[in-house]
Amino acid sequence: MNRQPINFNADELRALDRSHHLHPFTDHKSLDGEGGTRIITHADGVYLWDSAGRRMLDGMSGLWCVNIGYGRKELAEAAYRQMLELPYYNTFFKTSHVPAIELATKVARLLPERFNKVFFVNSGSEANDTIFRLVRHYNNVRGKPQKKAFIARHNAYHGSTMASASLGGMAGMHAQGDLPLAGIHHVLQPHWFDLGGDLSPDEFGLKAAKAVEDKILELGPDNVAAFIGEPIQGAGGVIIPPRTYWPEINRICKTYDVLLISDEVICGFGRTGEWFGLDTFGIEADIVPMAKGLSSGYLPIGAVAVCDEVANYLYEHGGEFLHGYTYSGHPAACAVALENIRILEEEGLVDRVRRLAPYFHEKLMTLADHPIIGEVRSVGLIGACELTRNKKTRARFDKLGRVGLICRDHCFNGGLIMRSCFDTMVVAPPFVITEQQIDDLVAAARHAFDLTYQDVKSEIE
Ligand code: PXG
Repeated sequence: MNRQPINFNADELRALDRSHHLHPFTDHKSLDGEGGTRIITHADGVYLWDSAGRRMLDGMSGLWCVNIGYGRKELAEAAYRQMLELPYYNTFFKTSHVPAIELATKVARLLPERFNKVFFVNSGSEANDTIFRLVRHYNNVRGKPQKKAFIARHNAYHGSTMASASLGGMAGMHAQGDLPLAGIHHVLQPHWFDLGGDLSPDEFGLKAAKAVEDKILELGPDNVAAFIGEPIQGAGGVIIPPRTYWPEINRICKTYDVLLISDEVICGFGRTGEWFGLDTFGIEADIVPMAKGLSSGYLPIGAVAVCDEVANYLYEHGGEFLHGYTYSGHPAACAVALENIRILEEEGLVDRVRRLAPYFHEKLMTLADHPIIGEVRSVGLIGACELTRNKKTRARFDKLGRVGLICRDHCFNGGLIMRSCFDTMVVAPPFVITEQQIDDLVAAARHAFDLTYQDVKSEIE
């Protein structure tokens, strides 16, 4: 993309950023030293540019969301047209508008048949907060007020609001804000690399599923409302459960009348090579939160799809659900999401993910022989490389996350954006990535791993 250099003083901007901008998930002290923030100025396709004019391959699709890639004029035009036509109106009080109606219909049709109702929100966090209330309300209405507990997994990520951070299993987040809220219980995550020990992945998958059943039995099935899980844990480090896990979770949730929530905020809209992660793993979900890929991040929007059984019961008996956001079903965001889905469909981008998946996997696997890489895994266009100091025992480096950050910086400096989740290096590139760009991504990752190896060589066993 040819662009004139942007006329500003990056150092001045960085100073203003430091003075006035409170960033999410940032220790602001880390911005005081050399460098400060990296100011991103523009983007096209799979590439981002910073204020120094450096181009970077965005291996993370922004924050797991810009699935159709950057620079799609059609989405900007959809927002522009909609803002001229009807920039805002709410969907409360028996009003509606065309983009919200069309998008609800479209999302329902993309999901399995038992999903016909969609509630709009502005983010994944709001989606999960909505579900937390909706499920409690549902069980109150159906005369089971004691059936309230939620079971979630350690190291899950479901958002940053009070309920969604509580559903998440990030200990550091819980410590800030005195979470989790009462009634939310965390169990073993299906993370074979760290927790599988001597078990085979399949055996470990059953063990992790059994932890859910054990928790249900401990609390009493009459007290457990729902289980929530990401098909693949994203922020936790692209944790792909062993294939034994989800079928067993389906069985357990059915047995104990526990609602199954498949958090599709990252997996939804094609990331795994099917429209939803639940399609890839055969998850028999009852409620589906989504966000990110719904609009490829061009405007904020999320949604909650509710299966017929729950939605119909609430229709008959629930009355008014006293819940909603000013921007639930924002017309411009809905119009952008519709255009995003049109592009996904017409350009066959979900099929493209499925087609590229074996190539992506094979190329990533070439990194498995690296002396600091203990495991490489991927599904669709989402993958991870585990940093380890001992390839045999899968031992972690001291101070979990330290080496991941070293590696992330080497990636950045080499023009590749890869995220470190503790000591797991993860990638989730835009669906429009080419085979050549996958080669570039893997070459840049190998280079970063080489440099990281040099830095921590003395710790390798
Ligand atoms: N569920 C899942 C599975 C997510 O990944 C959320 C819910 C919350 O969505 P919102 O739109 O409220 O952010 C997410 C978000 C990271 C990172 O560092 C991941 C997310 C958000 C911020 C950082 O990997 N995922």
